[in-house]
Amino acid sequence: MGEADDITVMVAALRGKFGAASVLTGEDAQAQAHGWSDFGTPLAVVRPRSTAETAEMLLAFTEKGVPIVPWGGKTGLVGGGSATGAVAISFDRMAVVEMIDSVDRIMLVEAGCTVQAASEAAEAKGMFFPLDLGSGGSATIGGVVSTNAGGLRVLRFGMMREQVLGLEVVLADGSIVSALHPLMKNNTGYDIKQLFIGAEGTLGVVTRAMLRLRPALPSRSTALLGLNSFAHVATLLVELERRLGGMLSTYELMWAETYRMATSPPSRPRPILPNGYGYYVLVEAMGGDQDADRERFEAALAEIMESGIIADAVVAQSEREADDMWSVRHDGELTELAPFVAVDVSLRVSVIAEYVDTLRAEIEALWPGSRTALVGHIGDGNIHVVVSLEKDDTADRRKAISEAVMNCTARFQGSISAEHGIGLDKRNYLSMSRSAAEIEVMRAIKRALDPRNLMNPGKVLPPVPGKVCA
Ligand code: LAC
Ligand code: ZN
Repeated sequence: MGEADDITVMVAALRGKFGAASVLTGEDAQAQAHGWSDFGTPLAVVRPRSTAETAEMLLAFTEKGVPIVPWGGKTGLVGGGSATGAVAISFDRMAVVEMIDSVDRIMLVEAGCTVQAASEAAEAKGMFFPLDLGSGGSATIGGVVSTNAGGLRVLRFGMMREQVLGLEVVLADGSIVSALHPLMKNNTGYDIKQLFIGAEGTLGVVTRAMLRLRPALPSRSTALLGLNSFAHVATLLVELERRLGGMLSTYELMWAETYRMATSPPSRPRPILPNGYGYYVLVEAMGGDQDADRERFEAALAEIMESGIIADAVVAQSEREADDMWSVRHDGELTELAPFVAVDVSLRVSVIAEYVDTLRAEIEALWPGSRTALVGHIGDGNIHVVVSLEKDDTADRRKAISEAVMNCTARFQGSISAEHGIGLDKRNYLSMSRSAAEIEVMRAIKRALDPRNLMNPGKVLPPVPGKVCA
């Protein structure tokens, strides 16, 4: 029996057991394979309704040597979900918020629940789930766990890793590791959940997560600031953190060009501060007392302004004004640069100014006339570098530009992926940010949990020449 026949038999068996809707094939499967990057041509898409079903469906394929690729909201940008020659697992039928407890400040969620749905469920109980991503309406909990997603409030609340207390996962051999611990402190040996957070499905498939919640923070103070040098941007970050005593939740930077594009047609947002400053910073502080917090926020900004670090400032006077400021970041588009390639990197704040000058010069020298725009979660040292392409630029050009950005980043001891992961696109560059010894530990873990290389194979780890397995 050939592989295709094998798959047909397995699909029929699964449908017989779990219902016709449990497996999609052919055009129905392909129709699901669209998202923010390439999701390939899956052999089939299975749709479990529970962890037990996930284990059974997964094993049906891995037993026969068929690889598995878990899918979340398909908003990944590095090809981590590409499922050509594999069976994809969709969690669209596992999207329930199972439990919220406001005393223990925890929430138990199935992998397919979107970030937005999880946040709204928490909010309805007076709680707060802090992960804030542009893709939150589609991105799923399983996806953001598997990619250790970041976003716009990492500075205060951490990346996804910091929101996870426990996980349930299915391994390549179909075994279920149910480690849905609800505890903040749990030093009882190796912290197994950490292996699966950010592993992009290469070690196992996340089916449920126990997440940490915070009480809802009713006060939000937001401002948009204009500054004239990167040194001021760096100083302001430290000054605000100091003066706001942990309340600073967002510190987002737009370089002048980015701000101009984000606030002029065809972008929807309009400029809130005039163009002309070198840097625009969106800041937000969250707390428990609107009046007192606002006073402290405004006093901090006024004091810093006296020192000349801030050139111009608008403080939002209403929710609506705050939303308009956020909209510049969320809805501003860089249409003028399209088509473009975007590279996600992180660096120490102290080297960013020099890095950006060097990078711009290198890109200009290699691709004269191309344009570079930058936007950054600067509180986290994270920059998204956006470089314009010509309409007829090939995949090779895209790759060469992205490689140049990563190269420059590595020379400044930065990370070639801050929050978007490695997937397929960056796997060959892993050694720019990780030592040989570190990569060998990763391979040892991979071999231990997935000896036959069936869990999202070919992602994250660079291929070993002449070897089929990781
Ligand atoms: C952002 C995503 C793309 O920062 O990381 O908008
Ligand atoms: Zn980002």
